[in-house]
Amino acid sequence: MSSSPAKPEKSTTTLDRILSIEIVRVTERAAVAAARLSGRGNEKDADQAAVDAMRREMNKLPIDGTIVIGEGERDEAPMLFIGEKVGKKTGPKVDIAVDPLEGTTLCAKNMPGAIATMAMAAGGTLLNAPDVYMEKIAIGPGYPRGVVDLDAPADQNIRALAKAKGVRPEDITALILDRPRHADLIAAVRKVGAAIRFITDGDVAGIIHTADPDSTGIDIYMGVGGAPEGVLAAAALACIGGQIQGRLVLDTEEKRERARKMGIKDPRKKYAMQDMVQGDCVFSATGVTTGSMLQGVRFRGGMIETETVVMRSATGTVRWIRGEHRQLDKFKPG
Ligand code: VTB
Repeated sequence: MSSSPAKPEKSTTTLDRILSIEIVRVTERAAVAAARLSGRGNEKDADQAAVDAMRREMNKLPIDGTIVIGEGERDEAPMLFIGEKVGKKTGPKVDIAVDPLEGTTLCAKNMPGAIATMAMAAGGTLLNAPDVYMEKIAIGPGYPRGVVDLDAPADQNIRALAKAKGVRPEDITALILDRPRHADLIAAVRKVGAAIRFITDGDVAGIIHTADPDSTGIDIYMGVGGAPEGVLAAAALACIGGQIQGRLVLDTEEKRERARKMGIKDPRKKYAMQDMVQGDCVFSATGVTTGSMLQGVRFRGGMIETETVVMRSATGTVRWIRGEHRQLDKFKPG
């Protein structure tokens, strides 16, 4: 039998395979830095520690990276601001979305579910969004496209989802951020008979929960959260399947202007997943405090333990990586 020579892999594929391991280090470092300050009641310091660690580690990567979702806009966020260039600048152009500490309050209060997270994709393919609110709706894989819609009333979405799942609306559970702004949404979901699980923070993980309703018990995410978290969640769903739609809440001229500066022409645009993540991406999240998705950082004697989930949209591979770190000096702050 003659065997033809193996086709060389496209360099972008090879690269994102390598980067999908490299970014694990980045979220690990950020998670450990934040975890050292968990339970101290100081959100700012924990966030800053995560930002510093993430930036330091990211600058070791062989990429020519641009932060497109970051800690804020240039003037108010000195590090990992939107537009900041990161990496060794030797490799390919990539867009990067970061939330070095998603759930700063959860971390400060040592409550479940704080994570360090980021996503990476080819340059020019991730939505460049200001740090404003986003209306979002998300469901997991296996449903016909468009079964739920951001512009449909909540009860209609729940009914449509129940029908597609082959269950009653009463069997659907929605995940919603516990905020006064959601009073009407909550009333509508309750009226149709569906259950609600509330979260106080952390809707990136919340949205990822919709991808596996059998184990998480969550069928749908609804409501208004942060736009950065929306893009990060879209990157995760691009890897594992599902649907998400989002619309920026640009309710003042000042916000519309900020968005315009980032190239957003239509302030009312409804973004589908493919608009937020326009090509292949990699996504990584490391637990800071133990939550329903990830184990938090554990400091023990001579070791630091981490748990990370890393995903690649090109293949849909999801890896759960337990890290045991013994070179503790590498994790020292500063
Ligand atoms: C959500 C949540 C985040 O912000 O996006 C939320 O996922 C939205 O903002 O963890 P409000 O807190 O103002 O409602 C967080 O809670 C914090 O970034």
